Amino acid sequence: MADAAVKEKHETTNAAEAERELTDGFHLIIDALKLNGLNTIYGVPGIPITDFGRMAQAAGIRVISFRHEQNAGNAAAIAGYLTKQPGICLTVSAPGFLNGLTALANATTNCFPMILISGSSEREIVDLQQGDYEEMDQLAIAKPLCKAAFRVLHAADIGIGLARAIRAAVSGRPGGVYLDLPAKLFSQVMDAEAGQKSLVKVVDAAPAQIPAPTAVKRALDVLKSAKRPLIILGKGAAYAQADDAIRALVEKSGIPFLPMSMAKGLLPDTHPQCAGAARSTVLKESDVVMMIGARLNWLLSHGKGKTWGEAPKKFIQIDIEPKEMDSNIEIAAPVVGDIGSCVSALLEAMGNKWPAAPADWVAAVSAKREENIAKMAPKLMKNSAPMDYHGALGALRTVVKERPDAILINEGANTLDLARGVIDMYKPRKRLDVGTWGVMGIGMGYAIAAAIETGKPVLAVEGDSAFGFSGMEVETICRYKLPVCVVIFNNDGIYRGTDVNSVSSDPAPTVFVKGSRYDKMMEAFGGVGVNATTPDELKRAVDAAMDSGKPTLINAVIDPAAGSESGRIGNLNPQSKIRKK
Ligand code: ADP
Ligand code: TPW
Ligand code: MG
Repeated sequence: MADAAVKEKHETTNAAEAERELTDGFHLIIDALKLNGLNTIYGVPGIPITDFGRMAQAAGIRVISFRHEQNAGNAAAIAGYLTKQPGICLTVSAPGFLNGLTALANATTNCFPMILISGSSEREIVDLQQGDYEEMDQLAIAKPLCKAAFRVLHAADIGIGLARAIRAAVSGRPGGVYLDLPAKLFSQVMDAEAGQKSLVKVVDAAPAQIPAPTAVKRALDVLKSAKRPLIILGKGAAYAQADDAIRALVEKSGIPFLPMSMAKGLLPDTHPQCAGAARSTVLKESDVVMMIGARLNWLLSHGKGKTWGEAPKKFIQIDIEPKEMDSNIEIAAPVVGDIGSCVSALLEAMGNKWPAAPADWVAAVSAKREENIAKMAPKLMKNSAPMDYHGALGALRTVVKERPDAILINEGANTLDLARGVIDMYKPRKRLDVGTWGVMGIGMGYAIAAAIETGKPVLAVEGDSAFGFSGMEVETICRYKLPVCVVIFNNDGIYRGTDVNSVSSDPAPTVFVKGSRYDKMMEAFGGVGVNATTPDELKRAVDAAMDSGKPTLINAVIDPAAGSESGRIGNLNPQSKIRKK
């Protein structure tokens, strides 16, 4: 008996030792992520990554499980924007991968670093198109939609694969990266020590890119020649986290600045040099424009046309991407480098005797801004039921003023355009919205990641249509008990709730069920739901949500006739002039 017991003990020890010396794909991916400080995964489980999610959670990685991959992808993208580390999204093969792909493409378009890691089916079967479970050549499909795409076939290459993905996502102009992991890789076994050695801790993932001194001098020469200078701050400037240097540059120059939507708060919207409320004037009348981390795309009317007026202009552009220069119009002084390094170099070269900005111009911009602010003020005080946009936004503007740490998420058409103008931001990276594509559906993904990554309260201001694209994630918000308050501007539809179909009983394409109660959705999962019909009620409900930190959804009843088609971008909306009666 004794001998048998000893033998059995021996056998277990040997087995345990043998096991200790082996590792597999599952473990190596987890170790590689942790080694690089990537401690949160946003995703949806299923074959072949179910066990991976479980194991990652057991290993101390935070695994946030969503109801749809697009929302998980959006969460990863905005986590990347907020932290400068690639956000990780994990999806299953084919359909899950495709659901995540919209978010990957959107991240790339917005210059947000993220890595979409997707399980995939067996190469041998996929490549012969023999009909595998969820068969799809995912790598080929992802490639044109992201910055870089890689596939790992051997466990020994996991470390290198992840290192390449990290570098591609965050270095230079940030963007989305696809990492394809075929099912077989996860359980591929290898020697544990060799496995450990194969991992790579990425050193200096986004190296500083120092601008050429000649480029800095050229930019300052152009700036000095200006009579009506303007600085435009874009979300690249917010991303760079060079907040102090940017503020110093703006204040030292004394030049009016215009923040793009997500750059609001980089300097407070209430800063005396902020020209947000004089946007059309400064775009039209400026003669030298310094762009910092903003592109001259459709959001700035490509740098030409009516928006920019008759006055001849010279552009200075600071960007990490050399190919961005002259993309739409001639750039007189390109400064290529990372924003932190470029702004510091400019500050240094400006020295101590930099001339004040032309006083008549600064005064003219201030006067215009005060005039516009005064014009808007009475609209924001209206306490009517149903609410119009300005009345409701007036209440939310006060909430954000009183709680400048809160993160504001914003999507919709009128709900987006009017909130952007009305709600002042006070701190950097507190406003997250539809970005470069004007895409609907970022709301709940961004809200969830903002809460997870920053621990701050989140206020999501959503059009009723916009919310619908990611609305099921209110369950996720309740499940993880996140301090997210969703306010739905419920005007019964897209742009307006008043369209009528005159030929059949079907509703018009832009309208929804009248009088819907979105607040009940939140109650269904144990959160707080409120129906608010006046700005006062709305303010009280948001304050209560922010104080309690409880998941809350407020159905804000907005006059269905209050909005306009396409919000503020009706000019891009083609309309037929030939209509059959
Ligand atoms: P917005 O929509 O706010 O106008 P864009 O997304 O159009 O901003 O532009 C952001 C720009 O910032 C991109 O051209 C990108 O290359 C650039 N960018 C992003 N991060 C950095 C950085 N760290 N340094 C320099 N440029 C950056
Ligand atoms: C992925 C087109 C732009 S804005 C919008 C849609 C559908 C919704 C506007 O209605 P909402 O706001 O949110 O109720 P409001 O206040 O004006 O009533 N699909 C995608 N992205 C976009 N941009 C659209 C469709 C669109
Ligand atoms: Mg609406």
